Amino acid sequence: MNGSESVSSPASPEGSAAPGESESGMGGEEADFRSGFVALVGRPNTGKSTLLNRIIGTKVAITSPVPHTTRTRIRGVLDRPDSQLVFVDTPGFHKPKTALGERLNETASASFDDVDVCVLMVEANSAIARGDRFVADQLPRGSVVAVNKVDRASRSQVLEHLAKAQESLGLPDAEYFPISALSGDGVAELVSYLVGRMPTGPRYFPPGMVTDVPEAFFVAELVREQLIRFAEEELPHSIACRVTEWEWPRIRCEILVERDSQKGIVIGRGGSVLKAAGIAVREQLAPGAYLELFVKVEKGWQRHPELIERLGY
Ligand SMILES: Nc1nc2c(ncn2[C@@H]2O[C@H](COP(=O)(O)OP(=O)(O)OP(=O)(O)O)[C@@H](O)[C@H]2O)c(=O)[nH]1
Ligand SMILES: [Mg+2]
Repeated sequence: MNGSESVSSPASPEGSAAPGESESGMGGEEADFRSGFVALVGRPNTGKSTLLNRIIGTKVAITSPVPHTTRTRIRGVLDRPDSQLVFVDTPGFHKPKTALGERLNETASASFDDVDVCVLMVEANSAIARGDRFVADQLPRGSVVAVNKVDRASRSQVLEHLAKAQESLGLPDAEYFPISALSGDGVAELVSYLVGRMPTGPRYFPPGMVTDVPEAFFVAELVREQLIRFAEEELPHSIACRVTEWEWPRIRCEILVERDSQKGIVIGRGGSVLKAAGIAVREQLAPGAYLELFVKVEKGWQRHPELIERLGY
């Protein structure tokens, strides 16, 4: 396993094992304790974040029907008595048109080498596309294919799709798993297989820690998730959110858009969109949270690498 870059930060606050220092880690693991890192990769919208949330059993990543929802690497920890798997959700691979798009692809490809296994996600309800093959071509040997959204296809369509995927993805040694991240069908089988693929090793994260995403960043993501639901066409890509103040229970979140004309859409008539988004986010926060939302125009932020960096993408 070579996820060393990523392991030291979550482990160190607990004062425990440095990367590679097994056994001494969090809670005296057995000699046959298995652990490792699994990247979820694929085209946008294939269901990577939905699968991450399903496996972890709680929401750690936002999801939406709009492509390019995930902008950062998001890790979710599955901790079990005999194993600990760290799942790494990544932005969907695509042909980039902006600095943000390039950044998303870089984040996704950086995950490939840093994990024990890559899971390529494709959709059962749409034909294998050039974008799927593009990702498949870059994957290390031993990658696995999850054919997601089987709830959207009949059994015979799924079988046909599996055969076609095997033929056209160019991953001759890969194992294939038909799954539904939405309903959970087939997910346990995939996870058991992945546990078997992990080497013996320590717990990288303390038990009970489900993600390394900072809480303020997650709240900003929840706001963005709600706004994506209201926004149409290009607008979802133009929205960025960041929490600028956190004095519990008061949380101030800024919403950036790229053009003046987008500001009104995000605010909504009489503030209706912001209000609805605020209510939906608060329902997901601890009781008592007081969320203040502000909309700002940051012209063309998607095209400025330094702004993208400052937003944490
Ligand atoms: N029917 C069905 N829909 C699914 C399934 N998995 C995901 N979806 C839907 O597919 C859409 C995209 O899901 P996401 O999890 O956001 O996809 P993603 O791959 O993370 O997308 P990006 O972050 O943009 O790369 C959402 O509307 C999900 O509800 C599934 O198993 N079945
Ligand atoms: Mg995603």
